[in-house]
Amino acid sequence: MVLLRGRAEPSALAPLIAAVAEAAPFRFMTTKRGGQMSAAMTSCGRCGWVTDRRGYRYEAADPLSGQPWPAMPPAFESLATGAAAEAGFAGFQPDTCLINRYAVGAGMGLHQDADERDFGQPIVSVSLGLPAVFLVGGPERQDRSRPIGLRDGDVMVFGGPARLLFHGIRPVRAGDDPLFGPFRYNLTFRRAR
Ligand code: MD6
Ligand code: FE
Repeated sequence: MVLLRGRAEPSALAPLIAAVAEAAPFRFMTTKRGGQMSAAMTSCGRCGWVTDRRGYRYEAADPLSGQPWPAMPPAFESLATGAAAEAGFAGFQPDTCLINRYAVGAGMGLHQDADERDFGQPIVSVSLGLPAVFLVGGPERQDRSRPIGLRDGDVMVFGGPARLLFHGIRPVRAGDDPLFGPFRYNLTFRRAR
């Protein structure tokens, strides 16, 4: 894991997130077991991550509209490839960006990102808006986890031996970001296929 503090430019990314969400709105998806995720999600790129009663997968079309996901904005892609290269993953070419939006109190339980084809490819994660505590565990769900504070503009590259570690997000605490208001956004760039 490589943490690049303040590597992203939040004011350049905010309007691009808004444009993606105009075409593919944030929605609360359902897990395999029937629960609702507390973070709202959307995607851009050649495919997008979806979950419903059938499980987790990547789909070429947004199930809400039946249309292809919005294209990945060039500034998203260059941020992801640049950060990956700085972290030692030159040649990373994401085909999707999952966008999570957390209201105050929303979080994400411990999970592994294991729906991608090649775990040799890293995930580049960008934090925007309200701060959050990212929990990094071990290769097994029950391994103890340690907290890492993530702030507006931080970029984390999750690759190599870290790629399949369990991780999660503690419930976001109340606050008001000058640009993003009472929300935290997270962009995760992946090579899914
Ligand atoms: C989040 N991030 O920061 C959730 N997954 O809101 C993730 O679940 C994540 O940051 C894989 C790699 C990096 C991540
Ligand atoms: Fe994850």
